[in-house]
Amino acid sequence: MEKKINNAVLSLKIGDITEEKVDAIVNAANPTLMGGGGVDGAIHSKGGPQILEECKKIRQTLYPEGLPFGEAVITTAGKLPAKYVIHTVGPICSGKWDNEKEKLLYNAYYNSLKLAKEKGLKTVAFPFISAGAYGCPKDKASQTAIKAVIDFLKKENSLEEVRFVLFSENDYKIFEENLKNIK
Ligand code: AR6
Repeated sequence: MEKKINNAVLSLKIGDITEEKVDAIVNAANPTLMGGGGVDGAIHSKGGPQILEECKKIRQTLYPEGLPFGEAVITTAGKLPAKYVIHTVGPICSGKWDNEKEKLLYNAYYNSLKLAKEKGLKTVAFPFISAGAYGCPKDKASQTAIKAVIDFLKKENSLEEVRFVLFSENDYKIFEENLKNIK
């Protein structure tokens, strides 16, 4: 499914984000930037050690105490078909949801897109941030993801495509339903 927002396309697909040939894929990382499970684990294992090396440099320079929730940084993508990996950290929900978690998740998407724009990138693919190990309620997390991306695309004209790459048919359906309800 896709929707035109300004000059850009917002699209949904089911797939493995490590296989996307876009300018940047976004990683649902944790504040250490040292890798982990889920999509983070897949990106580091398929992308190779280059990505971790660059993350270590970011920790030594920009963020010695770790990447704050809702912020984003960028590295190259090692052996992956994408050109860059944008690392962001969504909130830890553990099944709960409130305004603070919503704001942090919104920021994770929005700041990732801001960084893509600063780098002159045109195509960005997102996973379903905070919907796995971090346990955010999927319906709320999907609505927030869509809102952040649409707000960005309405305001900025730099991107050509933002793609949500969902890892299951169920997650795809959640996004499809929420996107349909947007005028
Ligand atoms: N492609 C696309 N989506 C994927 C892939 C993939 N290859 N693998 C998993 N997903 P999670 P979080 C989906 O847990 O909730 C890590 O340990 C998955 O089905 O990866 O933000 C980090 O280091 C789910 O829908 O990220 C952090 O510690 C979504 O990606 C923590 O997990 C996000 O699940 C972050 O937790």
